Amino acid sequence: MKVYTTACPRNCYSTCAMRVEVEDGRIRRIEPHAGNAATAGGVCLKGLSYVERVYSPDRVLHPLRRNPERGTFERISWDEALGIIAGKLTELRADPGPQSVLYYQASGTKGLLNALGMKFWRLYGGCTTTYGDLCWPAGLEATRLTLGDNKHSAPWDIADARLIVLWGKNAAETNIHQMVFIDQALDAGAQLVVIDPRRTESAERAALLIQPRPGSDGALALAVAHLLIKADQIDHDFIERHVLGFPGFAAMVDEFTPERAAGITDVPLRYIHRLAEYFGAIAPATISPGYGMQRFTNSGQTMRAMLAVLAITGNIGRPGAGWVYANLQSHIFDAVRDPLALYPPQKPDGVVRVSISTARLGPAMLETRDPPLRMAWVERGNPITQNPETNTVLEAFRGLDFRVVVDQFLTDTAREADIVLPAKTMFEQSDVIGAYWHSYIQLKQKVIEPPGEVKPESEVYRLLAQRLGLARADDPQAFPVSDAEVEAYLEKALQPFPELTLDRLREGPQLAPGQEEVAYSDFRFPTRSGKIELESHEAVERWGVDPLPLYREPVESLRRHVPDPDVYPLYLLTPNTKNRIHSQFNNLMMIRQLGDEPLLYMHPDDAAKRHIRDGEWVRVFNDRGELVLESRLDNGLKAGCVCVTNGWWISEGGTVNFCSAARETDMGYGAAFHDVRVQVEVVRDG
Ligand SMILES: Nc1nc2c(c(=O)[nH]1)N[C@H]1C(S)=C(S)[C@@H](COP(=O)(O)OP(=O)(O)OC[C@H]3O[C@@H](n4cnc5c(=O)[nH]c(N)nc54)[C@H](O)[C@@H]3O)O[C@H]1N2
Ligand SMILES: Nc1nc2c(c(=O)[nH]1)N[C@H]1C(S)=C(S)[C@@H](COP(=O)(O)OP(=O)(O)OC[C@H]3O[C@@H](n4cnc5c(=O)[nH]c(N)nc54)[C@H](O)[C@@H]3O)O[C@H]1N2
Ligand code: SF4
Ligand SMILES: [Mo]
Repeated sequence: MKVYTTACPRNCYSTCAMRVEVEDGRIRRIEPHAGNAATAGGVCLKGLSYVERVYSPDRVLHPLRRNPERGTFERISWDEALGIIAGKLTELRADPGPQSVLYYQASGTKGLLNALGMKFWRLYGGCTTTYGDLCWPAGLEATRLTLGDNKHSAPWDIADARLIVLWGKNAAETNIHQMVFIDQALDAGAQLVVIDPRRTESAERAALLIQPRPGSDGALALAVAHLLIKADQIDHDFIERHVLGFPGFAAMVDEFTPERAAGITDVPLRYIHRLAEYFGAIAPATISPGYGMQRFTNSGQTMRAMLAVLAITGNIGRPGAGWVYANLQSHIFDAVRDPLALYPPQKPDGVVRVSISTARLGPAMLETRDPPLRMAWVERGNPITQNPETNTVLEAFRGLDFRVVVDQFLTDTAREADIVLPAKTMFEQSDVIGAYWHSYIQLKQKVIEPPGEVKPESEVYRLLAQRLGLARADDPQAFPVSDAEVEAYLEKALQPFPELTLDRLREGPQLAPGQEEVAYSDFRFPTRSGKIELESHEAVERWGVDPLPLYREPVESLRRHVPDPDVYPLYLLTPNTKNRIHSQFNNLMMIRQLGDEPLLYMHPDDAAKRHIRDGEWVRVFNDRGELVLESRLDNGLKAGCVCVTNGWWISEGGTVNFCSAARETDMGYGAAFHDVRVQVEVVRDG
């Protein structure tokens, strides 16, 4: 038996280190690895289910071609698959041009080697790519505009906080290892505040649960700032030294009384006062905002308002204090820290590239002209279930001539493909990965040979490049295939960082060079002014928003008249959930045995108005689409909100994005998934 050190590359805060036991070329067991101090306690159930995932009978193990008449998939050889794809690519490059091919990739797995795909498409002559991101960009951009960078203190620093605010984050499900440090803080006497329209597991030990109307948190933050300034519970010295725009901000929030905020947020006045009292009286304070609360058309500005509460109370750059949103200190290889990387690429490398919005993928695909899109290549993503406005995404995919999907399973997106290519799992090719909560660089090791006829993407691209006769087709630094080539590729990428070698990474996680335990402890803020910017001219120039984080209603707010509040009176929340990562894992017995199903959570008052009982089938709908699922009455959910977790497949009946809108956030080109109103009605006799 051999034991390997590796790390989980899912799009998950934790990015756990783990040990994998391999016997006779098969994975036997997964165990925690204490070398990652952020995840020392162990992996989650999804991590344990990898043993099943790798060997799942549902895994795609060879290329498949769809029989258009029967809609079924037939096994074909690699030779045939690559021949068909290369033929199509040659034809489309000549007419109407390489930009008629969409290269779509999303968050299925982390890793340096993933960047390879773009290398292929550049050599091909360009393609259409996507800009923006489904996940976190409004918050990233708000943070960068305010603090200058996206980094935060080490995960364990929150154990030293005395006030912790989980603001629109459900760490008990989405960042389980953070709860360990939060529990340590609470055991030492800290107070926990949770701000979420749902009463989640994260609120179990909370001293205060505030349930705002979705999308209204900006108003709450401004009222808290108002009260702190009125009570003179602000850090004048810190503001003087480190904050830009305080006088303008103070004048703006002067009008933002708690009464006004109570009207906007639907939060009882005394809760707003209590929250301000906590910030006024308790230090150090950490706000850990979630990604769930920045899925609105006003959320960049909301995040700036929340950050202002920390800035005026001096809760930045000190142990136990700060803004725990995204920690990109381990992103040493890629361009994520460069915010411009999020923006539409402008003809880099002299190769003309077109770029369309990922948040508006469906409509943008349909709108694309000169040339129109004719083919899509999807890798590491499941856009049919995960991108907004499923019906439009489906229409756009079905309107193409040709679709290739590279995946481990026959997902909803793969089912739309003409050719499905089998994808590797994390255990079948080595890669180096960073994280976005802790600062470890980790080696995701190859521990077994790919099963069946699975080939990693790097090999698929090499073979295609060879067929197309592209430059560098045989260059292992462009497309590494053998284990030795992959290692050489990774070693080269690690060269600028002498502390990081593959040998050291094989032993365990390594902290990123220069990582800061307490972020901004030098009080250097790489904004334009060098200060924390409450007033941002860059925000105006780049995003056309107000220079101060003024409160504006999101597009589908009930305080607006469109859509008609009587027709669509309920806010639809579609957060993440414990035992799946988006659309992954629920096809495994280990997860399915828990019995989770797509359910519509609803407050009993909203259900009573519609004569809906617990467990009845309901239709959730708006003008964009509908889904039919079982109801669950939930006293912990704010009345006026309904909730379905995201990630269910169409075949499971719960693809939430049938109802969401293809709409961008106010900054960062994110997706405003939660800016959605629906109606719910009972379905009987059906
Ligand atoms: N187990 C598990 N872990 C995961 C993931 C997963 O799928 N499963 N996904 C990973 C990824 S990619 C992401 S992006 C993160 C996301 O994880 P989180 O950051 O926790 O985000 P969400 O689960 O989307 O939403 C968190 C909470 O925000 C609340 N919320 C929604 N709208 C509002 C609002 O207007 N105001 C306030 N205050 N709260 C609101 C929701 O009710 C929800 O409980 O989790 C990561 N970790
Ligand atoms: N309504 C609503 N929609 C949402 C959200 C929400 O909160 N509400 N959350 C959004 C967020 S935060 C995110 S991050 C996105 C996630 O959206 P996606 O990134 O599209 O999500 P996943 O469901 O994780 O799909 C990833 C796919 O990659 C495959 N995969 C895994 N590893 C590999 C590999 O090595 N190679 C290849 N080729 N494939 C691989 C998996 O099998 C899976 O099918 O969803 C977004 N969608
Ligand atoms: S899914 Fe997240 S918590 Fe689970 S093993 Fe992977 S990184 Fe760890
Ligand atoms: Mo995400």
